[in-house]
Amino acid sequence: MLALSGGVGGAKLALGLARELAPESLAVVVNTADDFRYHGLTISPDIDTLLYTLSGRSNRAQGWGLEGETWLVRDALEQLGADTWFQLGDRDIATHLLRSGRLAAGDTLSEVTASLARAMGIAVQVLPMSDQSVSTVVHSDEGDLAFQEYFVRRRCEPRVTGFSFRGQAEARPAPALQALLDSGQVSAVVICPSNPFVSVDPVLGIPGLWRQLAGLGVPVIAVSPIIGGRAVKGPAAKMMAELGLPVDAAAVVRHYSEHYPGLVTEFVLDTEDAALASELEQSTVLCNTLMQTLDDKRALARFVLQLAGC
Ligand code: GDP
Ligand code: FO1
Ligand code: CA
Repeated sequence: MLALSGGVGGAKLALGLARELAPESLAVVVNTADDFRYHGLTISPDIDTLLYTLSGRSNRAQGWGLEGETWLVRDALEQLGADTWFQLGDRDIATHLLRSGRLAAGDTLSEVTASLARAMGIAVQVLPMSDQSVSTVVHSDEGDLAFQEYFVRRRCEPRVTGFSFRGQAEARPAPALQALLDSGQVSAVVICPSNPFVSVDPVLGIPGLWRQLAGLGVPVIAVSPIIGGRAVKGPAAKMMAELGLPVDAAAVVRHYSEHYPGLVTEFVLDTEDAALASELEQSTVLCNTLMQTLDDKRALARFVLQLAGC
């Protein structure tokens, strides 16, 4: 099973899948277009969310970073008059130091991510979407903003008019991802309930990638991140409204169908959205998709696996 993921929403389903499958049967491909440099460090927020979630150490209330974090470095930076709008916890900094040092020494993001995962006791494959740098640019009523400037510094307040992904046209799928695509071993693909515009589009828009996925001829299942017209967390619903889309799961289905025609074979909507299924011509199935507990995550994972015939 190949899972495509952003951060929080994707990591929840990835954790459920990791508990239901043998480790060699799951690879998680993670968005890296949120990545940026801050105080000289390379931060990969969605990869870190995956690593911390799969190793059972994520700060779930906060939605990013590690549980039981301390903030001595941030406080010291503040005393030095440095920027602290993006908060790096003391233990989290170890991840960024290691990643940045190894990238500077010439290792690839795939190599660094694999060794971080190993060190954290994660047995499933965690793959960046690409080893080339791709950066989300948010087009807004206040001009173009770098993704973290929009998301964290400006708390998603500017009205968005669109997104572009700098470097995407030159990016290639990460080598381990390409190897999986070439192997004939991928039995199914799941597009996790991640933000379609800033988590999934950066991945699927890597040249050639979505057509290769479609060409595998295996089930491709997309789980809606919108339940009952609301995002569970984050700005997806606000973005849809600002982009002039209806704020519901049907618009997510249409987004994927229009941008990647023929890719998704089955859409999973929440049971709360049963009424939307009848207005769609695409094939939809209903399930409880709200993942609050580990049991919820495992149940949705089992549903997806059964749907995929795994
Ligand atoms: P980010 O990179 O941290 O923003 O995380 P993702 O892009 O992976 O996921 C964000 C999306 O996950 C949001 O649009 C949420 O609505 C969705 N999400 C979060 N938790 C859940 C859940 O339990 N169920 C469903 N269906 N969607 C969820
Ligand atoms: N999100 C915040 O809202 N505030 C922060 O200070 C913050 C720090 C941070 C540090 C490391 C990391 O890996 C992620 C961090 N995030 C923070 C999360 C974050 O960048 C966003 O949630 C995502 O990029 C959207 O997926
Ligand atoms: Ca993200």
